[in-house]
Amino acid sequence: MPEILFDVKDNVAVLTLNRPEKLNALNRSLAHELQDQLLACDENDSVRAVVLTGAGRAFCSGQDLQEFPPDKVPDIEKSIDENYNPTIRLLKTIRKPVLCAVNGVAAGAGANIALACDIVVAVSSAFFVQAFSKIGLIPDCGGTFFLPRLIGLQKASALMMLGDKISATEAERMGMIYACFEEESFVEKTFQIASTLANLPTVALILTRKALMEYSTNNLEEQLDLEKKFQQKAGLTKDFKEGITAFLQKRVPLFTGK
Ligand code: LHQ
Repeated sequence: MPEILFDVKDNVAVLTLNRPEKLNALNRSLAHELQDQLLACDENDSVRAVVLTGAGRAFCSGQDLQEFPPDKVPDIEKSIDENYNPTIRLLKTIRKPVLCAVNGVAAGAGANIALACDIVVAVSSAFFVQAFSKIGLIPDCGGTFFLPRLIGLQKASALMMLGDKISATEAERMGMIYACFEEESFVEKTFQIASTLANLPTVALILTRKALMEYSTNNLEEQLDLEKKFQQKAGLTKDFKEGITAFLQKRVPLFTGK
């Protein structure tokens, strides 16, 4: 069985982590496959939005701990350099919006890969756990970057040190994720959002992500300049032309992502 299932429908690519018996724990091959599939989505013109989800009852339980037997000296730097950091960089540079659909537990690197996506939704039975401190590690995959920005330093500090399990409902309430959906409507609502993303002006969405990435380090002047620069770029797209034309003609715009 492939470790990632790939499907494209109506311009939405769905990447499904597929090691359900290990709660989709990331071993080396799954991590590399994920990078390959994200790159393929980046280059595929028919993909206008990506959904990342998991098979079975989990989204992802983080690093496959069987790859780090306790009797061997671990080369964690190599694992992060090759398996994790490139994935996080890809999630922030891929030219398509990425929606993470957390279908079950998201632990360790699994939780932080979710937080690196543009929008995160979860089924109400899912939970998030910064599992790292329980095995003597620190949060990685950009978790120490994303989580405090989402929920504030105090909550992030506590969740990361204590390793509390946070339900999807609580995650939504504290702003860690965009929305939490009941089991019955999770797939449908996720696809509604993905389909909306796939029909929006893709270049503008990606420039929005890039501008938001700078929000907490730039001062207002710098951010205004960045917005100006990106707005100029967005203004040169066919989609901007279409947006204005459709508005003036009082019709729904048909964006192409160009
Ligand atoms: C697993 C895993 C797993 C292998 C469940 N590995 N088998 C670390 C190191 C190096 C470099 C870079 O970065 C990292 C980052 C990290 O991600 S560190 C954090 C790694 N993840 C964890 O510590 C989480 C470990 N898993 C758990 O705490 C639990 O499994 C959770 C809370 C996710 C789910 O609990 P349950 O629902 O009770 O399921 P379970 O524990 O019974 O797991 C089901 C099976 O999946 C079981 O296998 P088995 O053969 O006994 O049925 C687990 O061993 C396996 N599994 N996570 N990460």
